[in-house]
Parts: sequence; C-alpha cells; structure tokens
Amino acid sequence: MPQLQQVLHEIERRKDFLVTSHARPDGDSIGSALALGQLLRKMGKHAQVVMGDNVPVIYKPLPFADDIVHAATVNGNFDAAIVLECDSLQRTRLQGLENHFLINIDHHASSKPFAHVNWIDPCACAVAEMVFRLATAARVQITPEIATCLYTAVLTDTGSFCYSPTNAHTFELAKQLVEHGADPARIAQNVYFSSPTSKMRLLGAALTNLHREGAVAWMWVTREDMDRSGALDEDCEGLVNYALGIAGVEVAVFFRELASERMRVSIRSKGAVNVSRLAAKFGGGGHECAAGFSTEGPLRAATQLVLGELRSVMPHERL
Ligand SMILES: [Mn+2]
Repeated sequence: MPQLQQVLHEIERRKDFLVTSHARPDGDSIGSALALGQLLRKMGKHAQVVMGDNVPVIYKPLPFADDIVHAATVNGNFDAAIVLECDSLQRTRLQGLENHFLINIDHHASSKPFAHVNWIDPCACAVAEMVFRLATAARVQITPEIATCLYTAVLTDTGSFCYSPTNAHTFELAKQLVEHGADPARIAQNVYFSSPTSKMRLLGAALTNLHREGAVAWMWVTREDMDRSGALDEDCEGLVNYALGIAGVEVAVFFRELASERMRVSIRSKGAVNVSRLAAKFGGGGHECAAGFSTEGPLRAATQLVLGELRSVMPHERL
C-alpha cells in the first residue's frame, strides 16, 4: 500500500488523535499541525494539537492556534499520535508518546522511520504539501482556515519561494491554497512584518558579530546579547539568512549560546554545500540547504570546530 494510503487507512480506523511536531516549532510545524488537526475534525475525528514548546508569536494569528496545548507530557487519552517533521520521538520534546500508535509524516532528507507507519517524502516542499495531499485523498474540503495554515507553512518552509527546488509544482500548490481562501498579503504581514522589537535588536547584535572568510560567513549571539535585547529563543529564527545574503558567500552559520553553555548552530547554504550532511556529523539534521544541530561550547571552541569541519567539506574552488 502506498504510504499515503496507509496513513489514511490508519486514521480511518481510529477516533482520537494527538498531533504534534518538533521542539522550537517553525511555520511548517505549526501550520501543518493546525491544518491536520482541522482535517481530522472534518473527518469526524477528535484531534488535539500538542507542542513541547510555545507557539512563536508570529504564528499566533493562525486559525486555531489558541487551541494548541503547550505541555511537557501528554495525557494518555488518544488512539494514535501523528508526528510531523521529526526524525525521532525525542525531537518532539514530549514525554508519554512511547506506548502509543505512532504515525510519522516528514519531508526531511534526514528522516527516519521510527513510527508504526512512516510516510516520508523528501520531494515535498513542506509537510504542508503532504497534509494537502492527505486532505485530497480523504476528500476533505479545504476551508479558508486550513488553506491559511498550509499556505503559511509553504511560504516559510520554502523561504518565501526562494529555496531550491521551488518549482512550478510549488506555485501550483500555493495557487490552490489561495483559491481555497489563503490571503497571501495578510499572511506575509503576519509572518514578515510583525517582528518584535527584541528581534531587531538581536539582529543588530548578531551583525556586530559578523565574520567572513571566503565563501563562509558566520555570526553569533551570546546569552548577554539575548538578555540585553530582551530576546526570546524564537527571535533567532532566520537571522542566519542575513549572513547568507552576502555576495559570494555560499554557506552561513549562526551560533547561539544556550543557557546550558552548549551552542545551538543553524547553517544555511546556497546549494554548493550539503549542510544536512554536515549537521548529521554533529547529531543534527535538516535539508540540503538548511540544517541545524547543537554542540559543546564555549563559543570559540564551537566556532573553530564547526568552521574546521566546514572547510573540509567545502568544494575547493569555493574557498
Ligand atoms: Mn518542513
């Protein structure tokens, strides 16, 4: 049975669902989880979206975002958990999922089949695309609310239709979501023109710490930068793109000092270097052009380690 049909089959024979995604959720995790929750309800099921971390403020205007439960442990009252965008249960940062029937839906190249049913499609531009296909297969009408959640996910996960391979198919999906009621201008306002002041202050700190060596650029924020800016962890989202925006830079790295003195590392590529493979060496994962992991601090040791590893995988003519 194709994986999509298998997922649909397992949904049809159950009633109560928990939907979740990874810790530090992004637009695809939040948008797809909300859309899937609605889709399940339209199928006559009961669904609860539960996240191990808070919903970032820019995604709070999404339909049904107020219903998301923020918890560290799940209660046992559901027949199956649908886990989006995770390569393991640990990635959810939720306790209590272990002994349940698990459905894994993911589009990362680094995906792993950890669940009872695994639907993995690295060709999907976002998990939202897979949720859209699931809705079509289940013959569920895409409401404007579902379309808004899915469009937000596609918009953010393709880097506003900038990442490779954004293609005619991506725009076809976006077109259909707009036809079903997603409002591109309003969604862009919420996602890109609603940054908290703290995020802009943090960007200033990060740019002060910007360095470049050939085709590699990197920057960092310390705990002190975070405190001084009044920034939340989610304010770091996307800052790495300012370093990648430099002409001639192929790979950009963003280091964030964690409270535990470990370092959170986000890494982006214009395509010449597969950063997902690099992240995997450090126990992380992601996509060819966008990946992340955490590593031992302090800052100086982490930058040296990561940049050293990066130099060894950079195509020579790019350095
Ligand atoms: Mn995604």
